[in-house]
Amino acid sequence: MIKADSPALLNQAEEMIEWLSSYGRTENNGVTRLLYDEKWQKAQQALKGKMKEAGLAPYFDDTGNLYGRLEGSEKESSVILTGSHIDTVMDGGKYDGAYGIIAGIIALNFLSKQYGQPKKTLEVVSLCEEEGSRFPLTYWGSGNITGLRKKEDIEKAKDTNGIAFNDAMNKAGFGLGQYAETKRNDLSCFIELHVEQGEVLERENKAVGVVSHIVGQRRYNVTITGESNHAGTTPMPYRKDAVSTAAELIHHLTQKAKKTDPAFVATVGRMEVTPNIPNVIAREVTFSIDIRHSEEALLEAFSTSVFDEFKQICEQHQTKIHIENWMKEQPVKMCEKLSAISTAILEKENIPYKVMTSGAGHDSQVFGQYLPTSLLFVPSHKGISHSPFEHTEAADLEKGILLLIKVLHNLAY
Ligand code: HGY
Ligand code: MN
Ligand code: MN
Repeated sequence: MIKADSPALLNQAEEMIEWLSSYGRTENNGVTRLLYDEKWQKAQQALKGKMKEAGLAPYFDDTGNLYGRLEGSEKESSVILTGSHIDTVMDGGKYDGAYGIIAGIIALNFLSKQYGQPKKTLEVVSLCEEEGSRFPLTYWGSGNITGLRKKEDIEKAKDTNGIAFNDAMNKAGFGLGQYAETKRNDLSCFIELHVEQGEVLERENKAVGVVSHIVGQRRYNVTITGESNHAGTTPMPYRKDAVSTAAELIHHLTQKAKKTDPAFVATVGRMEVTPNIPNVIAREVTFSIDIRHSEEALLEAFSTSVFDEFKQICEQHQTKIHIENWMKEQPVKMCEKLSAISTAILEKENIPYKVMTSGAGHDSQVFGQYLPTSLLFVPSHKGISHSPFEHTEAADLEKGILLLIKVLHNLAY
């Protein structure tokens, strides 16, 4: 039985979350750390120091993933990996991704202090990118480790300032062959601890979420092209107005999503208007679409029909449409055997938990396609996430870490 009730564990978690959030803190107390940017680099270097302090052997791979290794006595054994992503959305919260990394460092440090060397090697990873916040591509870290992502996927990718992906990667020192090979074939399983980013656990007073499935998701950029013209002298029937077309399409999308299925979600989160001037009818609008559901067939049917309907609406407005699908991830089932280790521990200790689906994408969605993977949640206050108001109580952080410690102890000792 692990007596991991040392008060230090509680303080370590909350104070380390605060410490890490200082790398990229925004003026309204959010966090912005974008792949390979300066704050990202400083955060990875700071985590490298923290891993060393925790008694782990830190090392980078050539993509910029940072590992902390606790060597097992059975040298040829495969590696048990835990961790999450270091990048954030713009002005995001301090727990999304960061919590899984901090939890892994604390857990491995605790295990080696309390139980000495494990039989199986344990590693915690700070994955370089998951969100797709800087470049139009997600899961660059876990995708390179598993082989889902390849160098050719980023050849043409640029950020919104026109900086090429490859240049940003090389400038940060990666992609130059200076570090360990990224692709790994020595992993036995992946366990990710993450904040729920929803409010189910808090509403139902559950301490832990054991995720059974992660929803599938697709992301698009839709560009509508009309004609810019004078706002005062162009009669309404003569206009080819990209903004009014886009407004009708977005209304149509959200109405259709509401009618499709209570668990179906569709989001337009980003929009650019050209020339974006009050007295000029817009020539072009580009907006993002993010759709999610646990059934691939439903995502396929929805996207096929909604884009057909989009084309008809554009014809009525005499505007043109271009649709670019830049992200498509299948729904992924988590490993029942791994999840059962968590539920057995939670039941034994009478800790209220819920088996649930994840509406958010995670690196577990990638690892889960290649190796046994378990995703565990702790509550998010009011379900707020991707926001400076993201918050999880220290006691909830600790419960998640205690569970992680026990699961890793079960697997590695
Ligand atoms: O958008 C998501 O689902 C995740 O937070 N990247
Ligand atoms: Mn996120
Ligand atoms: Mn995340």
